[in-house]
Amino acid sequence: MSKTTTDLNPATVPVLWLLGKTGAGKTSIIRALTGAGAVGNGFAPGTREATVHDFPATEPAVRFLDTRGLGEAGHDPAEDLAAAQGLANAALGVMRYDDPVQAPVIAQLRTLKLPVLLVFTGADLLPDEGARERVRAHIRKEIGRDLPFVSLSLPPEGVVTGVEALLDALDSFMPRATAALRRAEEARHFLTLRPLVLRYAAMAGASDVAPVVGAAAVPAVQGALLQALARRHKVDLTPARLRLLASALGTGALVRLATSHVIRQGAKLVPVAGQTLGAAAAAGASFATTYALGRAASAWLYGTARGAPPDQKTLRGLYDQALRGARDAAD
Ligand SMILES: Nc1nc2c(ncn2[C@@H]2O[C@H](COP(=O)(O)OP(=O)(O)OP(=O)(O)O)[C@@H](O)[C@H]2O)c(=O)[nH]1
Ligand SMILES: [Mg+2]
Repeated sequence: MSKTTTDLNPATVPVLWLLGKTGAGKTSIIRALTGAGAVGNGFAPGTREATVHDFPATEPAVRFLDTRGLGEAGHDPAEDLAAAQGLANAALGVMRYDDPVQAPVIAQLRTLKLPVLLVFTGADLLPDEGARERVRAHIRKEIGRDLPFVSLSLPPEGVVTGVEALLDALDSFMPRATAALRRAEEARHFLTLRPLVLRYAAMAGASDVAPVVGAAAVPAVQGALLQALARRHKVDLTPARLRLLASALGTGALVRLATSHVIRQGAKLVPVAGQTLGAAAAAGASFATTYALGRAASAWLYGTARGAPPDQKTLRGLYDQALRGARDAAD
């Protein structure tokens, strides 16, 4: 959701101001963090006026303030900048590694009375770390103080890097906002795993319509699902880790699963269950619980791979939400 600065309410939500020249990558950063926002294409200034972007739109944890590019011909940014400074809680000083003319940004950063994180974009355009450090040293000298920084690659097509480092750095400025952004990042990541989870959920559901396969098949499929997800997240799913996940989730099904040796046989049992796959499978309780387990486990593995597994409340929230979603989808 975007609106002009004129309808800003007094901020109860922390405001993160993106300050940088036109084309520096401000909108690209917001998009990389939230999955939203229109990115300009090259030379024409992309963002026509100062905009705010509440995230998430419904219950915002952070408000991005994206001011019009600094140093843009025919636009005097003084008013925008004064307003932004009054509203913001912290600022990102956005500069492109391949743009040597940063005087307008540096002038702002020199006098800014806000916590500032320097965000250097275009790391892909200047791959040599030595050259990057020379750019940063120059900027440090011009600003006259040593500010924390991160490097990002935000190519319009291709691999985006540095978002994790940006979130780590933001954590110290805006912990609550950062937690919300991390949850969103995980949710986007889950979309890539969702087809896999749905396949396993359908297999588990198949045992509801073909009871011959037996009760053992559901935990086996769920065990195989966990192993498949762990591989995708590059997490070694040791019994100790599985116990942690089970206690975090606290669901009966998973506790049984965690203590059962059947997990190790899961891979063998899956093809048997797979043969009975049918559309009717989606209607069963095993479909829903397996899907919900996959959703929550994925969030847990995502966090575990990054050294910060989500807490119990978050996990159970995800599980319940996924369970409701899966049941509704099956209606
Ligand atoms: N290769 C590469 N391109 C980038 C990077 N960051 C931004 N771009 C490109 O630069 C152009 C401008 O990016 P935007 O995010 O729209 O820049 P902005 O700061 O919002 O610009 P204004 O809205 O005009 O102030 C887009 O085509 C981006 O795809 C980067 O790290 N690497
Ligand atoms: Mg923009």
